[in-house]
Amino acid sequence: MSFVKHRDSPHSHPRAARALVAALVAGAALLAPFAVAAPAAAHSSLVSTTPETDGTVAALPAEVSLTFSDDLTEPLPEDQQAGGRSNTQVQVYDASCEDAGLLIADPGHADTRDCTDYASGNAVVDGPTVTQALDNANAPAGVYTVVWQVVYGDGHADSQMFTFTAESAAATPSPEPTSTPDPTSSPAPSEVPSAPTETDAPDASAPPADSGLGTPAIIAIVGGIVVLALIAFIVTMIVRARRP
Ligand SMILES: [Cu+2]
Repeated sequence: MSFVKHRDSPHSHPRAARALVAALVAGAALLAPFAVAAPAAAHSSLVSTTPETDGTVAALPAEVSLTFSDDLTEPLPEDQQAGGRSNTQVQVYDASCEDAGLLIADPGHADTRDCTDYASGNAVVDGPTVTQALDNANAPAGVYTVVWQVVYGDGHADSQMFTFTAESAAATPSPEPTSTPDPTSSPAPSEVPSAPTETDAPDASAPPADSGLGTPAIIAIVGGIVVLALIAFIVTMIVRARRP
């Protein structure tokens, strides 16, 4: 009501203030995404698969394995898994399973009820490698889809898939006692389930950010300079406009 400040060019002040606020808001909006996105995750990555991704093998082997760049988190003991479902899983489907590819791309629409999962028993984590034994008896020739889920060392879970081709059907079941519980892939028999070494204590101490000036930081700096230049330009225009 009783502001006395309206002397010279009454409208330039509000307009100038509004322009400045707008510039600041625009600058903040420009920079905000980079500030949030800066600590990009850099967990381990898939190094190799057996069978090789997109490779060809004679027939479906007795196991598949995947090796990552760093040690994986061991699956929880079965009685501690949510809904009895391990967070470390490898499923292997043959070509008759039309929706296998959807399990990653569009899991909600994947119908694998009629599919045969050749996985036999639980996936076993050994350092950076996860191995899944297969029941390959009578497994047909054709393309196989391996759908996997692991938990990286930093606690992040990941699910992906790969395919390989079996040139011919696997041999008919041999009566060999391969199903007896033995450490399939680890040659050291000392690694048989001993006292669980409490890997289940969730490693929440993992630092959330991998520090380091990456591309986002550079973009933020450049963005800041641009915003400062913008503000300087606007202030210059205001000052110029206020001159008679
Ligand atoms: Cu991660």
